[in-house]
Amino acid sequence: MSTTDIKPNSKLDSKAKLADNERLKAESNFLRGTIEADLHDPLTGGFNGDNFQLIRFHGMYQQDDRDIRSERTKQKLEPLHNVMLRARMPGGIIEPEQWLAIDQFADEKTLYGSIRLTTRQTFQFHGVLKPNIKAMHQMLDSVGIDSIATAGDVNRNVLCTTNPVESDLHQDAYEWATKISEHLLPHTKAYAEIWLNGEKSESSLQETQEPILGSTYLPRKFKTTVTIPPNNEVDVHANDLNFVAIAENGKLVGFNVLVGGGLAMTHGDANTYPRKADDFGFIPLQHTLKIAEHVVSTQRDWGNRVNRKNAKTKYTLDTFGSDNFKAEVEKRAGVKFEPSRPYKFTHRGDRIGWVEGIDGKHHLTLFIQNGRILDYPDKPLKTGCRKIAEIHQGDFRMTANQNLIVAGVPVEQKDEIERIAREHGLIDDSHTEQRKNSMACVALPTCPLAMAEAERYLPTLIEQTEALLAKHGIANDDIILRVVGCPNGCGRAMLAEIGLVGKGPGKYNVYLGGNREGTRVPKLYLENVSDDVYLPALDALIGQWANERLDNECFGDFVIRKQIVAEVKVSKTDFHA
Ligand code: SRM
Ligand code: SF4
Repeated sequence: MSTTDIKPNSKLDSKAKLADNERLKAESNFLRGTIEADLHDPLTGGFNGDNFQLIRFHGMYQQDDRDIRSERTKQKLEPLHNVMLRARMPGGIIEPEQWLAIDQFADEKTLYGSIRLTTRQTFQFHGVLKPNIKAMHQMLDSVGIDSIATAGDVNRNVLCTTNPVESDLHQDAYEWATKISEHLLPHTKAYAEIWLNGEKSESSLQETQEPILGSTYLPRKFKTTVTIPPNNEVDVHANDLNFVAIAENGKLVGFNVLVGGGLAMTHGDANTYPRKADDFGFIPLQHTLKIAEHVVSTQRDWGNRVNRKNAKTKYTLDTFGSDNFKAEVEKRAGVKFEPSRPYKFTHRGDRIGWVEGIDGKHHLTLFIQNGRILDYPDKPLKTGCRKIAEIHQGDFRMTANQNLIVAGVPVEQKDEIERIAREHGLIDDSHTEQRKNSMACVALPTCPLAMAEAERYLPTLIEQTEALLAKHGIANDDIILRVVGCPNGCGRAMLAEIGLVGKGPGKYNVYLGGNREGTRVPKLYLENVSDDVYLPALDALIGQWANERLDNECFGDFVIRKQIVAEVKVSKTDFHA
């Protein structure tokens, strides 16, 4: 099949009904809907009809606290509707003044009082009630932050390796992440009009065009990264589009482009699967925005707008063929991909503690369990971060592992920052490598899709895993362990050496066989089991690994070599086999 034979959605049944989200985007007047009217509706704390979905394009999700939902139902009250906000923060860089503003808002105007660092290098507020929503956007705008396109069928927050050591390269990569983010943003003025009291006029409505995203935006969410090997902290294989930095003599010369990664699946639906991204080849720097634009435009036109479960780029590649998709991108962009340049990923973890950059500045990576910054009784993490922000002269960098880097500290200020961090529990020397390499998604009580606990369960699971490692005499070793509350996979369990995926309260599917570098999808080992089944199973496997592993063989490679699980090479055929 040549690319000219392919018509948009030609592989789909032409009579099939488009997903309802297509109707609501088309009728939304470029994402305006009736959101503004809803803000003044006193009858509900939530958003009505299509607005429930449309607010996502403005970076918000309607939620309620699931811990108190049934109690409120008994009292004949509607759920305590509120919104979660996710900021747009390409590369995860935030200035101290911005930090102080979000810290104050979290304290004064959110139900939970926390700042939640996410797996995509930004922060979320949980529990913002309707009367505070507009004020929240205006506060963010006053410090130069917005939440445009951090959710919905658009290109989301663009990730970038937080590499404070090789500062020059990082600066270039970060600038590209920002340029890509800006280039792919929606053009509609809806955000400014609704939240920032921007000017509204008939002509501004008529002038609205979405040259890249199109008037009905993308078929599904779209995720992009810029990464600097050998660090794969951003987990390229979770993303639709990746720019892997290629440097010569320390200078960025271009990118290898990887397309079509994604991790979500649906329990019991073999047409859904986590999938690695395909390598399209190398492009010199000057073609970066064109290629980004036309990977997006091809996905916009070829992606499945009938079945949202098969709408992401990963399925478009498998439906049309990766080579055809690539040829179409080349045709649209007028650029030929060159053969990929060599690079290697070696790790994904953050280097917790101090490192010195080539610019002589110092950088302190703080391990934040689950990314949840809150004042805990024994660890006032939030106060500690605020105190650091009050004196810090550099910036903060949020990592894709939910941690926080205090970056650019002059040597004279190192001791003071370390003292504050230690006093507030932000540095804890007792954390094991296992703890630092474990991650969970939010799940209960705020996530409406959670089937099982994740964030609240992770500390216990880490202790249990630490005990197993100690029992087998390898307490200083670690396994990349990730837990998610449902198969959407927000904590990227589908790139872990051990991934637990929520199936029901206390029940998980256990997947094994990802690797340290994040270049292999794991495979189902145990289905729908609780800890009385999976802990003894992990005990046996960790014991076997301790005794029979090769030099430096990680747990994920070991379970594949021993054929405890089969290797997933091609997700479409192997993942469910
Ligand atoms: Fe996610 C939906 C939280 C990263 C795949 N994700 C959700 C929602 C908004 C639930 C909802 O739709 O109502 C969760 C809100 C929970 C809460 O209370 O905060 C949620 N996702 C998160 C975060 C906060 C998890 C975390 O612990 O950090 C991450 C926010 C990232 C950000 O800042 O943008 C987050 N989500 C991810 C990732 C990991 C990544 O991108 O690196 C994935 C898997 C990668 C991928 O996209 O394939 C991911 N989230 C999903 C999906 C499944 C998408 C799909 O392809 O089907 C959903 C559900 C959906 O979109 O229908 C989802
Ligand atoms: Fe919610 Fe599922 Fe994502 Fe966890 S993986 S945050 S439970 S949608």
